[in-house]
Amino acid sequence: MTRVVDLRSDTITRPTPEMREIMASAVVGDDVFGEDPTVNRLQEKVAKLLGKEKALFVPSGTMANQTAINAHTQPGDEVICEYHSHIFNYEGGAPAMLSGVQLHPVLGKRGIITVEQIQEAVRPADHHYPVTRLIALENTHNRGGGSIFPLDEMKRIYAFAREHGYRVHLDGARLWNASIATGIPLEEYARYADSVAVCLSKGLGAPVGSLVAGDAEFIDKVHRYRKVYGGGMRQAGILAAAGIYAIDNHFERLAEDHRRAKAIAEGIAHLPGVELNPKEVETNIILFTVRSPHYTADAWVERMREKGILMLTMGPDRVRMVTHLHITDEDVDRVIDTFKREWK
Ligand code: TLP
Repeated sequence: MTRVVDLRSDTITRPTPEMREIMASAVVGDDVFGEDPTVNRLQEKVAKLLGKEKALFVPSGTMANQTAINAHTQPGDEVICEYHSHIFNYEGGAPAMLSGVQLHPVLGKRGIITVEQIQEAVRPADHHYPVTRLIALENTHNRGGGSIFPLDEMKRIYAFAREHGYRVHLDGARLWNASIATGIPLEEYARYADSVAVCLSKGLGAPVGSLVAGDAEFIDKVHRYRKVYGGGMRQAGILAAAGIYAIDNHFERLAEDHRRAKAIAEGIAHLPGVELNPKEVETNIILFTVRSPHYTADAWVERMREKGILMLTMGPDRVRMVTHLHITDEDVDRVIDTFKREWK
């Protein structure tokens, strides 16, 4: 049987044999008592990488974002975010359900919003309005096609937020990719946000887990919400060990995923009806618009599935492919060849 090339997401990776070995021998304890040495080591490591006082291990990226939003806000507050952001589109309406806040989405270019747009969106101090409390950014931006949020814009937004007493949260599920692509250290990005969420189970290839980082007082609140949401885990060191291994062994190699994503983009962008600018493929996500008279996005994804290549639709005319740990150069060639053969 031919190998399936799974480009649906970088979340689909399975732990490598080396990672499984490390997991099996991890020293563990009860993390709800704060007694799992491997979880503690992971938290310290990530706090240090992000230049924050504390970090807390949580089960998912969604829980990382949602505990952070709750810790920053009061019911009735408003959170400014980007229109295509993960927190607005893919977290089940959690900010309204769990924190009682309202999201105020602003449409960016490939997920990037400017300080001027945020200045327009914040609310005047008047009882008619919700209270603007938090600005949430996403780097890299998933529906923006893995776009990198420019550090300079982050600086401007943070300066504005500081001046007016707003907080900034960074959904850095793929901040690792931004850092490798630009050479800008994680800590430098994190400097311009009060809280940062990072995921271990995307490009880094760990099976489970995310972290929220920030100052000690903030993380204390996040810790409470983690418990309230049912995310307090016991011998979680087995998972944390995979995370530590992933950071030590799979962080630098993200450059390979970026090179392969670029190669796929360059290999298919010239096909008539594939709307894609390979220059905009900055990290591991390829997002293109289907402008073919023969295919809808769904029909194309189905056609490729029949050929053993999996991708996802992101709207009626958008298709996403994501490179990751298990995608090889041969897979890249096969994807390009199949596009050339099947696309019309
Ligand atoms: N993204 C998933 C899907 O939910 C779309 C994917 O396949 O890309 N922030 C960002 C920017 C994300 O892309 C994701 C996951 C999350 C948060 C949530 O992480 P999990 O799935 O661990 O809750």
